Amino acid sequence: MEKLKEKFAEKALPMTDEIKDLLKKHGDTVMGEYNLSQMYGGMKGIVGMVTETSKLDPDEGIRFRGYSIPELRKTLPRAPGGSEPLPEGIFYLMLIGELPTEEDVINVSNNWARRAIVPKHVFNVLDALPKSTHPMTQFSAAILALRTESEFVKAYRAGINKKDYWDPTYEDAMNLIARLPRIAAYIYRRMYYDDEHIEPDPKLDWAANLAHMLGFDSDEFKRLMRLYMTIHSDHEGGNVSAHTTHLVGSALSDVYLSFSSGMNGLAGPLHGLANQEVIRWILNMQEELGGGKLTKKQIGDYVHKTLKEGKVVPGYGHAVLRKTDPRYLAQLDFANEYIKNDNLINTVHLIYEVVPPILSSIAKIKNPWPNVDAHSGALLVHYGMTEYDFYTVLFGISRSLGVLAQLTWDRALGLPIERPSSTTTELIKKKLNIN
Ligand code: HAX
Repeated sequence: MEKLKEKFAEKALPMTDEIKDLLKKHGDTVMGEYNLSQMYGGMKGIVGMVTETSKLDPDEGIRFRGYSIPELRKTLPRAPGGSEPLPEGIFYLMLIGELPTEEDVINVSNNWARRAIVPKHVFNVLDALPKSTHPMTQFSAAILALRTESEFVKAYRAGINKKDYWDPTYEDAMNLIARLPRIAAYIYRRMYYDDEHIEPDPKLDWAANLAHMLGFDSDEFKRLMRLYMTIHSDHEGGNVSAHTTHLVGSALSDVYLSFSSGMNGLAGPLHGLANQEVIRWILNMQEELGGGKLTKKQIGDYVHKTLKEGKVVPGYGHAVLRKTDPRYLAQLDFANEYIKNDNLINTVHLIYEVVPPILSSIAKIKNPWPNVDAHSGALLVHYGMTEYDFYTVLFGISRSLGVLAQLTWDRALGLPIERPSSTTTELIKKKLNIN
């Protein structure tokens, strides 16, 4: 058995007994309450499941196995001469629950490189779609097409014992993560570079190889991809992409079915698609205002116009966070450190000064601060990736690290099918004695 898998088994399998014991002793403990507003309001604030990989605090932001983004930017291993963490490291941390050594990270990198070959029929499926098909539709379809390779499906057919489900799930998760960069790059080069594809370079780390296959070979873009892939990887269990992956997986649907479903959720404009919507919104604003450098007054007027038209300001607000997203701040920091005098990035920073006071003045908006998507597109445009329809695919590749580490945990812990109950407005009215 490979080292990482062995280590995972050592960590995860004893926890099933620990949890059994916990439930035996404390299973009846009341953990929280919820009210009617939460039932109609997207179940926000109801802690209804367990996710091991990360935890989101409304004021502090995300912590991966207890570590914040600034801490991880300092402590996770980097590529030789690199200045940002390798995403292989955050995956190791989420899967195993311990900070990796440099050797651990190199092993994950090599492991994925060995697994990275995408079968031809996946490219054929992509080629059958019109080139104008949205990249997220192509991404999701390609993941489903890869399902032919599922080790879990084979093992289930062969009658695997439920105690061992985690093993082929681990294999599927590792294989899929390894193959996503090639799939994404194929979609990108097919759509925007007339099908001029670039072969992978197995000597590169996962994020650098993605940059290479996309056609961006500069050290700076590789550095950005390492940061990007690290900070988008997980946001605890309740967000749409993570929860969907977990929910679909709870029916024993394999990694490919589950993750593709998660990606369909990420493709919604209130979730991951917001990263393309931010750039589209800024470009529309610039065009409407005749181009040139925007002033705070112009941005403010455009925000009011957006709100008056009954639209959201993309990149702002969050269902859980109540402060500026540390993922936004990590990108702000990156921009300040490496990029000088970029008009779009300066505009993004100006928007940060203008939008929160306006949204704060609207009582119903709970969080006026920027989220991760408010910044990411401008960095990509800076390095020459201007095709904003593609941005959510990059988010999706990164998200695989968290949700598939968690799906492997779901299987190791033997978590059951998810099946909360629902009710009707009629029954609620009856309970409240309202006619
Ligand atoms: N612009 C305008 N209105 C906003 C808003 C924004 N940025 N953020 C919230 N609101 C509105 C909501 O639409 C809602 O209005 P209605 O009651 O009329 O429906 C009201 O304020 C209350 O919303 P909330 O409780 O503060 O926020 P929600 O938990 O309902 O929604 C969202 C959270 C992130 C979906 C929301 O803030 C939003 O639509 N933001 C813009 C889209 C965006 O950036 N999404 C990415 C979020 C991060 C993420 O998942 N990245 O992948």
